[in-house]
Amino acid sequence: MQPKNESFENPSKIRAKFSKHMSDMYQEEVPLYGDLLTLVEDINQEVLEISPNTKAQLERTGEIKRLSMERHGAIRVGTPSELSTIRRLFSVMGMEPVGYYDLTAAGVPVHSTAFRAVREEDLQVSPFRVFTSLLRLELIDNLETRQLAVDTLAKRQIFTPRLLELIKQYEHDGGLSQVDAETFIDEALETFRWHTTATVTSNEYKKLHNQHRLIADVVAFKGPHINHLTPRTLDIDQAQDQMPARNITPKAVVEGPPRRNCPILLRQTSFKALQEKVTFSNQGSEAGSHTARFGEIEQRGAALTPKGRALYDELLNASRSELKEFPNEENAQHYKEILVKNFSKFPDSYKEMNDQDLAYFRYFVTDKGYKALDNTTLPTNLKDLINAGFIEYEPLVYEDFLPVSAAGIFQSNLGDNAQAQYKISSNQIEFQNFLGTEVLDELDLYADTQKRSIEKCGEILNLALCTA
Ligand code: OOG
Ligand code: NI
Repeated sequence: MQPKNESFENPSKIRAKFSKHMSDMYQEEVPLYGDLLTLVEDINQEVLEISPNTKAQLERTGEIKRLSMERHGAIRVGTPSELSTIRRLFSVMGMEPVGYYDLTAAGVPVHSTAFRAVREEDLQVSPFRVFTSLLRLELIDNLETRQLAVDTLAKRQIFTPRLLELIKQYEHDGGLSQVDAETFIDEALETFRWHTTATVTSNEYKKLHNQHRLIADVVAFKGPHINHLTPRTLDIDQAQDQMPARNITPKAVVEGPPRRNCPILLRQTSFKALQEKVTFSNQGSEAGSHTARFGEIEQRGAALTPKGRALYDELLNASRSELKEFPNEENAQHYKEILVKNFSKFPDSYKEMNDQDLAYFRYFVTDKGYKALDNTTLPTNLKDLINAGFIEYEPLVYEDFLPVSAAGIFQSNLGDNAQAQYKISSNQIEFQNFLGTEVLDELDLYADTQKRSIEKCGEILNLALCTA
């Protein structure tokens, strides 16, 4: 998004700077996360050395410079008003809510969205996104504990006064000056900082924790501390395998699809959340502990069409059913084999994925296409243009999240005894009311990007392109 006034700082630049500051803060707070970053950098370096194709592709797209930038983080807020102010805060950085994720089905009492840039050129500057979950207090079945949560949350203010002023100023003026943007970044960081002192007594913490570990994490602290950050790795399986040698304990399995030649959607893994010292409000120097924060890595592939996504869901569900239990350390290898077997039904070439309408693509005119402009009669059909080499395509990267994977990430950091059963269903309408706006549909965004790229080819080649 270009600010209306040239003297305003570009929101994408604010986002890029903010994510860098957030990363520095988090490495200081969680040193093991710094170790994970080093591991990822080492592996990325190795991949670039042994795979000139990957390197050339990253150089072509300019991504090589941003390889070590974090791709996402996650927070959990407690009240509707916190959620709506968070939306306004992220808006200053050009991030909009995309998608609705209901995690109650997986036993996690939250629903979520992802704040991210939506336009390609802005994603290029900084793809940083924040998976943001709202606790569903109505799922606390013990009424006394529910009231405790409501009262505790009502007492806290997770935004500094200066930050609130700057958000209002941004909304009023349509931008922030560079100096104000710097202040905004410093003030916004405060919201996501870790606090070692809880706002509740040890007894209250226990009550919240007994309902669900996540409830204690959201309610018992001064603010929605960032609970993980996630850099991009060029080889997630290697990273998973090499974690133990660096004294990093990985979760049992990599979430998402299996390893493929043509990666699809999103693969993720993390190290297990750390047990950290905290002090409760009734304690002096005697400390308790809390387990919530971890480090994660991700590898992204092609965004899938509804048809491709349905096939993905079908194959993933089949794999989970076949495993018969949640993936864990003991069955991890077996799960991997099941995934590979089932996903052999998902075509593993971009040509097949394109022909069968399984993924979204960006189309572009080739050199041959440009050369043909003056003296060749071109076919008018996209497929024919592709077959004749006048147009080529590359997959659009999946920029969003996967509910089953997200649940797996939550679960591995909450302990196995935390798998609650909730009868309540998803409630996107209520979530949007709290948010103060509708969430964008991620599939529309990919379809629009694909359509724009086809139209652009049409303009260049002077054709009214039909895709049939
Ligand atoms: C968010 C978990 C979801 C992901 O990468 O799928 C997530 C959380 O633990 O708060 O970040
Ligand atoms: Ni994550």
